Amino acid sequence: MGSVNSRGHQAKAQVVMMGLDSAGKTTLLYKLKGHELVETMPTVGFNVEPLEVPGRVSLTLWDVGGQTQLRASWKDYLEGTDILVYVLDSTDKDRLPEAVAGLREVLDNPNMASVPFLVLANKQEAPDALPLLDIRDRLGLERFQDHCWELQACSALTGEGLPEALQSLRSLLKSRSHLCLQERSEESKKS
Ligand SMILES: Nc1nc2c(ncn2[C@@H]2O[C@H](COP(=O)(O)OP(=O)(O)OP(=O)(O)O)[C@@H](O)[C@H]2O)c(=O)[nH]1
Ligand SMILES: [Mg+2]
Repeated sequence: MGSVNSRGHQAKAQVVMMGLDSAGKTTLLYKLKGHELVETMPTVGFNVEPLEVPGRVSLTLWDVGGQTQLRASWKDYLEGTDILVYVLDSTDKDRLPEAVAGLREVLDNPNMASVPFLVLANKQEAPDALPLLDIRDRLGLERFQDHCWELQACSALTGEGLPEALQSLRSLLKSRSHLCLQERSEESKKS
């Protein structure tokens, strides 16, 4: 995989989407591509799609299957990753700790040192979805000091939160420099 490349004013980035099975990764992938809602099957292996986003950013989006027996191969997708998108099912309270453990394991991989990540709290339109603030508390993302990160609520069904998710991706791409980590350490000094 390549790396952030802004030659000719066109930034290119490799984005890897991970998360537990049924979090909604494949649904998100095709919603972002503007496809009609498709009924998904659990992904065995991966899907990959190019995605142009406003602001001359061209993404390659990898959607990696999240079933338990597939997670051992997550590490094979990490080399050359510019941004990780980690998708959560906001209605699956019971497996939130398992999802956080999965995120931690991915971020512990040496290929992910200082790679920014975006957590998408998906399925927010569902009546039983955990509110974003609860998810934020349960994730304890402030423990991931070595990375720039953002958390965004969304629904792959309705499309709510997806423009904001793309905006977060763009700003995280910019943060591939050390800037945002500096800002974060200033913040933690203040608090
Ligand atoms: N209510 C609701 N359901 C969703 C949403 N996104 C996905 N789903 C449903 O969740 C189920 C799983 O979606 P997938 O996109 O296949 O999940 P996945 O993360 O790709 O799962 P794996 O491929 O097994 O890793 C499907 O029934 C989707 O219709 C959402 O935003 N809201
Ligand atoms: Mg899938």
